[in-house]
Amino acid sequence: KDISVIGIPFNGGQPREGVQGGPQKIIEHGLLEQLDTMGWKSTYQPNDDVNQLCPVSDPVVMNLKNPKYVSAVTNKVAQQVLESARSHDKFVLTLGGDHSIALATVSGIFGAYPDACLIWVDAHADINKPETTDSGNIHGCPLSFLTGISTNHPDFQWVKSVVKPERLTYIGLRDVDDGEKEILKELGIKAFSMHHVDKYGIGKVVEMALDAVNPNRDLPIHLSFDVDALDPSVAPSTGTPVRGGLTFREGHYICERLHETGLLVATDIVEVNPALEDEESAFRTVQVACSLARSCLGESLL
Ligand code: DIR
Ligand code: MN
Ligand code: MN
Ligand code: MN
Repeated sequence: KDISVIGIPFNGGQPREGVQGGPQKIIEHGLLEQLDTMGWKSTYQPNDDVNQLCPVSDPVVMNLKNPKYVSAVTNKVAQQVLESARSHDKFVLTLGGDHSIALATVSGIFGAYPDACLIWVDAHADINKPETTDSGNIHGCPLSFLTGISTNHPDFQWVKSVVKPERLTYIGLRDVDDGEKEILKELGIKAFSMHHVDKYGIGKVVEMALDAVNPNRDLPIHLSFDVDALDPSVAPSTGTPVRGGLTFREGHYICERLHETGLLVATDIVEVNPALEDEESAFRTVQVACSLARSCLGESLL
């Protein structure tokens, strides 16, 4: 059991400082030792130098903020993720950083596993196009590039449309922009909001999500887990909290069930911002990031 853990201490996809400190806090909390105890042999790539790619001047282009910085970092890390995933003999765990880093993780993982499916656990849909984003924050846009519905931004020409709409599903949505709702409808993406979690329960929702993107349970799975999918009482230290989220157990159940399929090859844990809220909140958020990761890697309750 080998695992490549990749830190991506990056905050250029959104305006709040501190999310770049997520990976270090998660590692200091003892994640690698915890994985070691579970029998995982890990290598850790901290990428502490990504801020050096910050250009002197990075004006807004087609509504997007910091396009050159986001592009440079995610392009570089995409190669690294691809390298780690290429041989199919290692699990890849990436620690954010804001969710713009999915440009790197999904590009790398789908480069190595072209037939993979993507399960996006988030309060937000992160599929704005440069034309639809209100905020200009690229962490709200990665899926529009990765699904190929936005192809004309000069800084993101390197991003290939690797994710077919029928291979993408969501769990936990509750703050989706109007433009994004139209995109989801147009592309026919099967999305499970908190309404569905309430209606069917998390067990049924995860099976419905798998039925949507992995009907024969034979495709590799990439899980991208934004901790703001969790209720703010569970993960308070994150940049865009939205009330009414997943409980502690619902979040962990998703990870446990995906591990149980035997098909999970990569997980991102993103948007942990230890600089937000008080120290206890930051601790709780880092702690839950670690336990979600362990659930993905087979920690069992019995
Ligand atoms: C909003 C918020 N849809 C945007 N997105 C967030 O800025 O595009 N994503 N917070 O995580
Ligand atoms: Mn997100
Ligand atoms: Mn989010
Ligand atoms: Mn929002």
